Amino acid sequence: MRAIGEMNKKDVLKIIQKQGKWRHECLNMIASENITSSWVDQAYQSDFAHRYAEGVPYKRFYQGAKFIDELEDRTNKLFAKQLKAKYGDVRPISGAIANMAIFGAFTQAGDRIASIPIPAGAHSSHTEGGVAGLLGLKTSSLPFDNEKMTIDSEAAADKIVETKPKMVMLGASLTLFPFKISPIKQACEETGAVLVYDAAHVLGLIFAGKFQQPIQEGVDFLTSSTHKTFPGPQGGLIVGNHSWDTIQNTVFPGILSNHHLHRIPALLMAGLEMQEFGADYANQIIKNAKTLGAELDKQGLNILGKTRGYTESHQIVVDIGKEGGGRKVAESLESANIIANKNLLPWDKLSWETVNDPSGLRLGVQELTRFGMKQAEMKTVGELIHRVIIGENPEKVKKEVVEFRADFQKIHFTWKS
Ligand code: DSN
Repeated sequence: MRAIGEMNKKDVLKIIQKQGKWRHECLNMIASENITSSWVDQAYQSDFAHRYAEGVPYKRFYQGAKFIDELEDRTNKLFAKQLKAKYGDVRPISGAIANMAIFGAFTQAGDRIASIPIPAGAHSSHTEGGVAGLLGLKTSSLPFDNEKMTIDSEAAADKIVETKPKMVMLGASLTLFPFKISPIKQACEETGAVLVYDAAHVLGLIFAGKFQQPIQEGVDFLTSSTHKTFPGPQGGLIVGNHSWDTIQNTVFPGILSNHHLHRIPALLMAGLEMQEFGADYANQIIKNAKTLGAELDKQGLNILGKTRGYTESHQIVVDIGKEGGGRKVAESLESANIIANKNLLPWDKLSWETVNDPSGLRLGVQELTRFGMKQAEMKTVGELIHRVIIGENPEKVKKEVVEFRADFQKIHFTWKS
């Protein structure tokens, strides 16, 4: 006899199955998600999930690490090479932990860091409400150009010289266009600020050479998660060219003990996969995002970055204020099996109220692209989204979404199984 609320083993499995079935009937458009191939999945489930390997490859504190040494060393080197850096560390278990390591290595409580304004897309870990604040850092915002949907780099450089932050953090959860890094780099050199690029959203595009190359453009470090446009297991990484002992000692023992070893071979597998298929995948992602932007614009919606072709990344952002606001629209879309998120826009005033009901909607196409959708399908996706937004019964649209999605179940941009 089970008490109300208790679960047995079958219930747990049933919920997992329901999730898998449901998300395979959805248009998954959260810009920070992706799906892994069967090769990456195979590499993910292994004995490494049960083990520890404190330290760095070939210099561990426990025995039993000879195979993870080999795999982790190769993974570090693969990401360093592909991202044009000397050193790589794939131990951070998430992008936020990678940022924590960077903050921990170069700042102290009371220092100030500068980043993108929160409504313009700063990641929570860059803010006083997130990891930065937890470490006692003060944050200030760099000037943002709402029309161009990117940092105003010249004004940002002036502000850096004037306010002398200890660290400057580029990169955001809302990333449509590359940053103009050179004026910011110059200002950082003048003031001694450490320049960091959080590449989480666009890692797959950078890895494939289809977005800007931050390390080549002069940033000190690139931090990232590994599962957005880059279709790896959930996790994080750091690459850079200097101060590597400091970084490594901050990751362990500073922050982590175990770094969840089973991620590492899966990440290596995804790295090899994207060395082969990443350029085609990234090209298609960008084409798809632009096409979706154009389609929704044609339908009469207000797409940000219109004057610049909507986007150069996997995301588009819609000002949905007039259509009922981000919360209402995102909830209606979910009822139609279209999964996206409400998003603050640069001109939203920051408060709990606006965070819970912002005026924007963020749409990512990286997973739809992985399932083989191209420009023609983006037009259909745009029509389905628009019909929900203008008030058509989501349950009716859902039937069409499920039928449409049934034809896109196979993962592309990977090896044949
Ligand atoms: N907050 C996540 C997003 O961009 O969706 C990233 O961690």
